[in-house]
Amino acid sequence: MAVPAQHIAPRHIDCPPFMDQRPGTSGLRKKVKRFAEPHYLAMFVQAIFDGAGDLKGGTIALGGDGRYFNREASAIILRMAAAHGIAKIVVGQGGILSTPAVSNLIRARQLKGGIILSASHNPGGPEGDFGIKYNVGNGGPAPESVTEAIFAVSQRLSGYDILPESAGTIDLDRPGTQQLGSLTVEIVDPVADYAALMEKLFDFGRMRPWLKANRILFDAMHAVTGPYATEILVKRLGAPASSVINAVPKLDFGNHHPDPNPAHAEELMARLWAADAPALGAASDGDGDRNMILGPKLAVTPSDSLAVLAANATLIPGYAKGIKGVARSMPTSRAADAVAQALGIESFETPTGWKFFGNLLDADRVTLCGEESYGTGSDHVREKDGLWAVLFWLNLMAATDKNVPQIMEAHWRRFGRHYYSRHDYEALDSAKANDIMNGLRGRLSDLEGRHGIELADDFRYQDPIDNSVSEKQGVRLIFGNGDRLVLRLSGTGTEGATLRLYIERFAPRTADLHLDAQVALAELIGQAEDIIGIKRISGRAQPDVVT
Ligand code: VG1
Ligand code: CO
Repeated sequence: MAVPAQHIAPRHIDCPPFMDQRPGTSGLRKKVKRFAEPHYLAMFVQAIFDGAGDLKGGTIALGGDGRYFNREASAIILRMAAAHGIAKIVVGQGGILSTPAVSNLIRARQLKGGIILSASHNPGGPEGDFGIKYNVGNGGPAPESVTEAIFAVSQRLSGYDILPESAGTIDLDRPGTQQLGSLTVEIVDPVADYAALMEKLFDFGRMRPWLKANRILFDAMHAVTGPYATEILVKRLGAPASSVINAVPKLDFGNHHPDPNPAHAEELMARLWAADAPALGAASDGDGDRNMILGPKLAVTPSDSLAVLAANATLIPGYAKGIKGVARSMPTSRAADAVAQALGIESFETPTGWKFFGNLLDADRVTLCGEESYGTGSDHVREKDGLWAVLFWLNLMAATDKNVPQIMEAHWRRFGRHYYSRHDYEALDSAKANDIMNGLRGRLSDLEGRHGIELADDFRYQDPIDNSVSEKQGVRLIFGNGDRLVLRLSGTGTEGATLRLYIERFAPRTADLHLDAQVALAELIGQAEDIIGIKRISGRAQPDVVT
């Protein structure tokens, strides 16, 4: 006879702290090899449990993007949650939940928070990356005060509490309720609640006939949105099954970067540049919070996408009453600001990372938010949301009967065009990357007034709701003619340092609005090298990724 699970006591495992557990832009990301080292994952989970506020007796959510180590990590977290005295965990079947679905689950069920197992757009597999994010009770990523508290705990931990394996195991594939010691585990359909939310926001009745007459192609990149896209686009909206490609989630994402941009979604790009291109092409990332929007031979920049959604929101049932305001991350182009100004609503500029939008959304100051890194979202959850953005575009096309090029043309003719590009220099030697960044920081006051630069600073953000301050969020060089260069270090990489250079130039509505962005920005890109010298100092001939 097995001993009744309730009577097996937790064990305390002694372990010195790991000193490298500071969460970055979006959770803690490391190589799988690091996360799989004995006690590494468990120690960070203990830091979350101790640092994130009182979770004892409460209910949280747990799910991930299905990447390699997702199941192993889930099993450890469940045994630790039981040991910590958490009352209940709601888990996506198979350990799967997209990031926006976790956000929705936390909000809909008023949970204390949620743990998301994902390194998002980073590659997966045994040689790839793994990550853990913690979301708080509003459904959004933990704010800096919480991630810093978690980090502080991680620095002084002396061990963790866990139920022994003999206490039993949870079958992640079996829907319904199971018990692990005093912990109740509810396994739920990862898609159902999320799909219901989408039906509330968008006009499915209008989108169905449009999808009979027009083709779309959604690339799930072998990541978490496969089952979501199949349920929503194919089953509920009636698109043919061939509308979703790479729909089956894989542990290693088919050995690709699950990063929806023109550089990494090669197959989709080829289909959209072919003669028989579908009307709309789209892709999402590892954990389903990013989106890329394409029309035939046209890639919509994420900054433009945010502006288009803001300008047309009232055509969508969920936003028919109008939007309160718009927020964008600092490096994101100012296209959305132009729309906000025209609509007479507030616009906000926040540091990079979705956690900075939470307070503005909670305070009802903004309805739409976006980042240049293929992230768009609204107050329906507290995360960026990939499929939501695709459905928004679909609904917009069905409502206006305009195609993607026509929508963009009309937008630029009304607001002008913010030519925009991001150049990434990946896996640089950290010392060199810091030299470049600090070298520029040291020259900021010299630069003002030279090269036509009007403002040169290191972005500092004071949250308008709780007044918290975040410093050193990226260097801005703003020119008198409105041009903008931004330089910052990535906070999601796991190898060396990645520098991101963001380049923006505004073309008024009467200018040539159909140039290739790299051509339109060539002069400014040259100036960036003169002033910052990334190539000169790093020895790299060109960026690794241009989007
Ligand atoms: C990147 C993006 C940022 C985004 C973050 C998380 O961060 O630039 O805009 O919020 O990834 O996205 P960084 O620090 O590497 O520039 V996800 O979809 O990877 O969670
Ligand atoms: Co993501």
